[in-house]
Amino acid sequence: MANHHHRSLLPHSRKDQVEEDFSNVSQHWLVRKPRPSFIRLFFLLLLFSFLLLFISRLPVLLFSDQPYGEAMSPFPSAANACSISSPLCCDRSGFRTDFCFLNGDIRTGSSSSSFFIFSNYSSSSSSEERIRPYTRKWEVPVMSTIDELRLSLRPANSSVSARACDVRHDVPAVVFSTGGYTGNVYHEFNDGIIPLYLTSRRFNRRVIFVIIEYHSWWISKYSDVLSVLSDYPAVDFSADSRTHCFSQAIVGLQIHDELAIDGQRTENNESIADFRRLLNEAYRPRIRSIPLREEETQGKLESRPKLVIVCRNGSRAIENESELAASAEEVGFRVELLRPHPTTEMAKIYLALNSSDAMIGVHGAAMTHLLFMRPESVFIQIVPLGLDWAAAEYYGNPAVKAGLRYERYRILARESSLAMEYGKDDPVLRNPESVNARGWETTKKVYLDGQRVRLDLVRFRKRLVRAHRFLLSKLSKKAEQRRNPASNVNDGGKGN
Ligand SMILES: *[C@@H]1O[C@H](CO)[C@@H](O)[C@H](O)[C@H]1NC(C)=O
Ligand SMILES: *[C@@H]1O[C@H](CO)[C@@H](O)[C@H](O)[C@H]1NC(C)=O
Ligand SMILES: *[C@@H]1O[C@H](CO)[C@@H](O)[C@H](O)[C@H]1NC(C)=O
Ligand SMILES: *[C@@H]1O[C@H](CO)[C@@H](O)[C@H](O)[C@H]1NC(C)=O
Ligand SMILES: *[C@@H]1O[C@H](CO)[C@@H](O)[C@H](O)[C@H]1NC(C)=O
Ligand SMILES: CC(=O)N[C@H]1CO[C@H](CO)[C@@H](O)[C@@H]1O
Repeated sequence: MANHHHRSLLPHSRKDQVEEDFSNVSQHWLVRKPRPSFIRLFFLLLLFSFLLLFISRLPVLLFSDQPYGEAMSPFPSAANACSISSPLCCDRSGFRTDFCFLNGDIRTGSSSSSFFIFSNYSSSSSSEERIRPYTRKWEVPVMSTIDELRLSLRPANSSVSARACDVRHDVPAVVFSTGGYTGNVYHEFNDGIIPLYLTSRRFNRRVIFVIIEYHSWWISKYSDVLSVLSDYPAVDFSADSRTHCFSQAIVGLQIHDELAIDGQRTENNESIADFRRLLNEAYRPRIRSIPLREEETQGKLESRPKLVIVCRNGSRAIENESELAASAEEVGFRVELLRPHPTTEMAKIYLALNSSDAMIGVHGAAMTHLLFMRPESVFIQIVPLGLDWAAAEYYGNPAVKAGLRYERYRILARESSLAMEYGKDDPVLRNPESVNARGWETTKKVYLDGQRVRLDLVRFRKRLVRAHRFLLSKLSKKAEQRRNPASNVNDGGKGN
């Protein structure tokens, strides 16, 4: 979301959007300077390629806490012209992603970043396609860090002279990248895990993931989820020089919207709730093996609703989080502080949130864990100054789609650490929109990286009380239903 201030100018035509996207953080000075001299251009390119190298190599992003990419509204994908059985066919109609179907005698050639398809094809088929299998097609700079794959269609009779298969698979391949913004949990779910689910669940685990920009830490971080999507070990495409042979492959992933699934674009009208069921299945075995701490065992027996406060250090931390926790206890919550590290095991975060009734946190990538909350739970996102748009786009709207009771808490200027740094009439406090209009770098520096929150607990407490009341009435309705299943006509089939 490198350019999220642009969104306040929406709606844009698609062309405008693409042009704006070129003027992205790392590139805007490249594009806007009119005709730089050759030497300057050379230096800029050198710097730029260095930057790309840097981005593609480093797990720096691992420690980031904010979506990096730009967002955009989903453009409805044109009717898919590819037949699932065509030897090589790419759907490039989507704004967020391209993907290709391969059928026939498929062989990998990792040294040339190739997939060869030997097939009796009609001359109308294109004989070579190129694709970067990553779901941020509209963001040129990040896409250029993704390896480009060549998909070459060859006549079937030429396969005799091709490299023989070293490994023959009788299940299809799904090919994608774990590069780009992988390392930021928002992007890991939005650009990776949800699209992987959308693309591969149809194979019912009988599928092999072939990965470019492969990271073994990613494989271990998501091993629980991967194990319910595929029964086979993943292939590290670039490091594996063997010729793998398949009879079917999909290169690239499908994607719908920010942290969301659009039922109309799935075969069975699926929703994010189905994805959540998959997470539940994925984490159950691991969670069963985690010994419950004493307070958690007690928690199961108690009637107070559980609140998880997702904490941050540094920028966007809640300075008085211990007072917040005390206030929430007083209102009647059982409070757990969750401070996710990049290395915190996902199953433990799932355990904490799946067993909670409410979550509070300041806008940031950790809010992605709203996906772990049970439907009808409460999610209060604390929105620091200047971040209204990002908060709604990345987490507010997805939370509503996930069936959570979402509330945003926009802090007042006096609840921001910026109030101590700027005069009370400064535009930074009075008019964040005008500051955001200066560009993403400014937004990032001032509002994302330079701001902490000190909640006015008199003001915030009202939200806590309201959430608590809502949850109690929900819990008592549930208890009532359990006592007297007949009282709810809609629940007839499930009562037991
Ligand atoms: C291509 O066609 C020939 C002759 O019709 C057939 O023998 C061969 O199996 C076909 N190959 C493939 C890969 O379909
Ligand atoms: C393969 O078949 C095509 C036509 O179908 C023919 O032009 C070509 O010579 C054949 N190549 C070989 C190696 O047999
Ligand atoms: C699809 O599912 C949604 C709820 O997830 C429901 O409201 C809608 O009616 C369903 N549509 C169809 C065509 O089944
Ligand atoms: C998540 O919570 C639900 C409802 O309390 C429970 O049935 C389910 O087993 C939990 N999932 C895991 C993985 O523990
Ligand atoms: C945050 O700060 C606490 C206390 O200063 C420290 O123990 C913890 O390791 C820090 N966590 C992160 C993620 O930096
Ligand atoms: C207004 C308020 O409650 N401020 C407190 C927030 O938390 C910090 C540290 O936890 C305290 O020092 C403040 O007094």
